Amino acid sequence: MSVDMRTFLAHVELANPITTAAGCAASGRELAQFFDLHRLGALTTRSITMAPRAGRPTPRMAETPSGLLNAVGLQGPGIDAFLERELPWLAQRGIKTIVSIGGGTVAEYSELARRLADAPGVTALEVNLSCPNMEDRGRVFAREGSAAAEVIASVRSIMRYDVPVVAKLAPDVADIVSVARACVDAGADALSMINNPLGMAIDTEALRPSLAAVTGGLSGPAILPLAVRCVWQVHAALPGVPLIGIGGVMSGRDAFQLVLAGACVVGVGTALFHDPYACLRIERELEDLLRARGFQRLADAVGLAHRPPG
Ligand code: ORO
Repeated sequence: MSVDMRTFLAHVELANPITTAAGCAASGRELAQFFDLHRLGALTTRSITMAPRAGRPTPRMAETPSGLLNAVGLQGPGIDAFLERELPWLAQRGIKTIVSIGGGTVAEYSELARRLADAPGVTALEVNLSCPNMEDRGRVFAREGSAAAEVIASVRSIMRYDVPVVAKLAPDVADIVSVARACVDAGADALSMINNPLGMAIDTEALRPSLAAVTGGLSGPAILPLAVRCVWQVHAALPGVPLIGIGGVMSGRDAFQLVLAGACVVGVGTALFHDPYACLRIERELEDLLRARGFQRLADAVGLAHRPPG
């Protein structure tokens, strides 16, 4: 018996719940060497910025127990090159694409939305409000509900209503539920969580921080419990809002935890760095777990762990 793995991100139907996490598969072409991208529920692009960005100085990556630190700094070709080369490649193939955008000001996010509003191939727009590696930590919009809401309201007013706007939130805030609520009140159709919390490692040979940027986003298995906690809290407070659960998903069982906490879509990130097939494996493992527990539809498992005991 096969399980119906279809899911909805707001009104957009996806064939299965697995997507790539932003920044972990560039704009898809590299992954397409390994498998047909139509097998993903959706491809999430890296966060596109207005201008090309060279990113932060190297070293930009450092391994830690159960996790990876990164300070890439939204390296990318900028919106012009994305619209010329990357998005058309995805659109021509009909690959469901969640385009992620990153900016430093409300005006930058608005301009990105304007440029993408009529571009073919944008299935959904993920607004990265939570990059931990901007030069100025004060520009992490997801740290404050009012700042996050200002960006979302502006982007929502520009994008067509058939393109869901997804706000990507940070876990290292005092109250993620209040930021989530502010984004939804400002018009977000869905939320994704979590971006990577800010971490740091020190190289005990060099006697210096391991990353040139000193601090960086911590990803990998270390942050799965943080992601499950955030999805749980936000689903409990805002049960009707579609959630993309991201953070340290290495297996179908990890994805299942996020689904049971309330995610209807699951992002896979760090796992891709050592296994380009991770999304396919995780989707298969998740389906097997659902089948083994008697589920006929993924949708029936979303948020199920919230039911009262007994
Ligand atoms: N790194 C992260 O951990 N999250 C982001 O959103 C962006 C980056 C980066 O580009 O450095």
